[in-house]
Amino acid sequence: MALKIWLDTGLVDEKEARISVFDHGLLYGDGVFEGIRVYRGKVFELEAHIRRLFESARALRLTIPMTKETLTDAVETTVRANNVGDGYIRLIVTRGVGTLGLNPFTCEKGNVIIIADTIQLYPQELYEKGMKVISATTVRNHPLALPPQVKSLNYLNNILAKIEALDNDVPEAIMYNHEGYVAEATGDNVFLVKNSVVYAPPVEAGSLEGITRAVVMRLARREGLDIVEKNLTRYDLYVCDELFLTGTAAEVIGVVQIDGRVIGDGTVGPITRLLREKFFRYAHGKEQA
Ligand code: PXG
Repeated sequence: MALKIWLDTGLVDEKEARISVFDHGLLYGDGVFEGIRVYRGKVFELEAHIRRLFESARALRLTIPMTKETLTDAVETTVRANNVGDGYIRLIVTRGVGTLGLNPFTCEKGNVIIIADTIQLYPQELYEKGMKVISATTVRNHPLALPPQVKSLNYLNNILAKIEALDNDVPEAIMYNHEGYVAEATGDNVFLVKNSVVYAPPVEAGSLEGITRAVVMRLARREGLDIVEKNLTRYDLYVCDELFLTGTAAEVIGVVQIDGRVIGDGTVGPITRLLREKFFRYAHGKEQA
C-alpha cells in the first residue's frame, strides 16, 4: 500500500515525496533524524525523541522550520494517516536546498520528512538464543569531530563498523572510543551485568544518549537493580556475566558471544530476560516507568 509521507508542510503521496538533488542532506549528509517506534497506535517516547532532534539540530546550527508542538502534531498526523498500529517512524530534517559547496547558510530552509511504516525486526530466534558480536576496529567519532550525541544524517562512522560485523557474519559490532573504552554498538547502546550489578558506559564515552537506554535504566532501578555508569573496557565485556544491547529497533537483546569468547554460560541471562520483559510491558502500556 502506498504511504502518505509528511513533506515540509503536509502529507503527500509516496510517489510525490521527492527531494532535490541540491539538498545538503544528500550532498553532505547535513541533517538530523530520529527513529521512533509506534506500539498499538501510540508513538513511543515522542517527547524525548523531539527533544533529542532539536538538540542535535542546535548542535549543528540547523534551524528546524517548525516548533516542537507543530512537529509533534505532524508526527501524530502521519501515523494516523497511515493507520500505523505497530510500526516505525523515520523523522528527518535536512539542511535544505543550497548551492554546491559546503556552506550550510546558502540553504534557505530545512526540509522536514516524516515516514510512518512497518519495521524490519531481528528474527525472534535471535532474541531467544542471543546474538554474537565482534569488537570493531573502527573507532567511534571523537567528541571534537562529530559529537556522538548528535543523531546526524552522517552515519558513516557506524556504517564502517557495521560492515566489519557483517564481514564476520555477525549482526552487530561494539565500537570503542579513541581512548579504548566501550562506546556503543552501531545502532544500539551497550549494557553489561556483573555480579548482579548493571553497568553502562557513560554517554561521554561516545554514545548516542539512547531513549531505550534511559527507559531500561528507569525500569531496572524500579526492579531494585543497581546501575553504575562507568568506563568499560573490552576486558570487561569478555568477563561479564551478561551483555545486552538496547535501541529503538532492537528494544532489549542479549549478546552471548563477543570476539569468539562465550559470555556467561552462553545463554541470554536472567537480568537481560527480566529487562526485556519489563520493557515489552512498558512499551505496550501494561506498566509504568
Ligand atoms: N546508538 C546509535 C548510534 C543509534 O543510532 C542508538 C544508539 C539507540 O538509541 P535509541 O534512542 O533508539 O534507544 C541509536 C538509535 C535504524 C535505526 O534504522 C537506528 C536507530 C534507531 C532506530 C532505527 O538502523 N538508532
